[in-house]
Amino acid sequence: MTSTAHNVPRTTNNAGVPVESDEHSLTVSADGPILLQDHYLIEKMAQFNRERVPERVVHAKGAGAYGHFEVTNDVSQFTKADLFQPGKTTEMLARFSTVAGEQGSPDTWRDPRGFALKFYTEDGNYDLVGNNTPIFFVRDTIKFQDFIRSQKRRPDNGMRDNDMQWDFWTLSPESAHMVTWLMGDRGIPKTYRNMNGYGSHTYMWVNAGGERFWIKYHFKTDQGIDFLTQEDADRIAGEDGDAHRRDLYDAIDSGNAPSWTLYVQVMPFADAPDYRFNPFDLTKVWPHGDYPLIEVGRMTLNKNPDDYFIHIEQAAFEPSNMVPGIGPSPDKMLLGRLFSYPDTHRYRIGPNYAQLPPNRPRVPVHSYAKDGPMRYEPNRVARPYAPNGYGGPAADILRYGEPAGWQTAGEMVREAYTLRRDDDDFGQPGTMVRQVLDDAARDRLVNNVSGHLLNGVSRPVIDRALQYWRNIDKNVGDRIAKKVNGG
Ligand code: HDE
Repeated sequence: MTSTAHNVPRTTNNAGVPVESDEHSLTVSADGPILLQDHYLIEKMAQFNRERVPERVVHAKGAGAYGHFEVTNDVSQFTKADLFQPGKTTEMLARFSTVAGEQGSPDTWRDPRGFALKFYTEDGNYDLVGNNTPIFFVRDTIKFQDFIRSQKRRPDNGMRDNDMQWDFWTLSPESAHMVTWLMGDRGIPKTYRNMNGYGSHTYMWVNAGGERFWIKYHFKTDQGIDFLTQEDADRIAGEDGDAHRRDLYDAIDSGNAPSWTLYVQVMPFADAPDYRFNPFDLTKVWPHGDYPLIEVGRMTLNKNPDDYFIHIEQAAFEPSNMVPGIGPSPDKMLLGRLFSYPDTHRYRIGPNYAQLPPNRPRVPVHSYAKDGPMRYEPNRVARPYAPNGYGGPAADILRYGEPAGWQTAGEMVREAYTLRRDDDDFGQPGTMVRQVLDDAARDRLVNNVSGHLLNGVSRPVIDRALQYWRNIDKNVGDRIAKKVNGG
């Protein structure tokens, strides 16, 4: 049905019933009181008041697009996962994000960036929910909530606080590697297209013969790494808070589809117990000299969402979505995340979130879940229980093999990881500062850290921070101290 005016659809209410006016409430005479029976007016107001779902508690501001992943190298010796088989192309969804900022915060704040991927594979959805950094601030899930709270707003004055950030970081020395990344050039990518993505954690791959391998994912941008200086980032934050979202959308809209080449590092399963540092510690990278990069394929993003809220705000990425041939590792952070993401989705977008358009698998779902608010998919079984003598779904361990796991034993304890020979908090950040950064990058690091410390950080915390940086690299620490102490 189209309206008589301008050949556009006629306005209806949510029940599809045409409405009489877009502009005038129902009143007694033109100047009289509004009538309670104006249920269309009430529907408009009630719908408006219920438009918000809780934003993500972290990674609230982001941008996303659809695309595909195509395999370019045969890695089937390491994994039987459907999407990584030779010749395979798999549809996917990606969402990039900042971490600490709220939905309306500027894209160019200094922050790690989320790099969340959902692959619609023949064996169900595989979600790889990473960041633009190969490491993280802490190595035990139980500290994550505290870390995030130190980066967000104080309960008393409702404002972010550099003092809080450095108080947490300097009392958590395991944060040193990630903070070095964050305060360096990688802390503000020029655009979402100019940053790498990492799975960060060590994951398990299992091949068709049941052999297990430990792996790390590296998505290298094909657009080249590029960054914003603090000054440029501050300026752009004032000019266009959505600069990165706009850049990604416009690039795809103009046919300039961004792509990333995926590589993996592969550690033989038997190497892990004796490796010189804990290969499951999320604050550490594996030297490429020990485990070189192996090409896997290319991800290309070439389709913008046609409704941001439906496809990106309601997208639900979860590290627990692992398909046959892929599994977790003893990384305490990863194991904690396996619970947290589905939990946050159930809270944020309801128990049937997996039926929403961006989250729906592209293969039939034969789970025994039923009912619940906003249920959309019909229940496929008349008798919703297993075991089931009426043709209900049955698990097939023969086809999918043993769970991707590992042998474990020991007393229940609350302790840090067992220290290995090269396990420390400042070695890898020090190597990064001295061997990876060039002089100009080191200068920018010193300026970024000094500027951040001089913005509201108390003296006792500054003193701890200066020792923290000297522990990373004496020379850089002394340079920061000189700037901060007005030397
Ligand atoms: Fe997250 N993280 N995270 N995170 N994370 C969330 O789930 C969590 C961590 C990452 O675009 C939340 O859907 C815990 C590491 C991304 O929708 C929440 C821990 C890495 C996104 C959550 C971590 C990430 C999230 C909030 C410590 C990189 C956005 C909203 C163990 C490897 C995904 C949500 C999107 C979002 C929990 C640490 C990446 C609260 C418990 C490490 C990219 O569930």
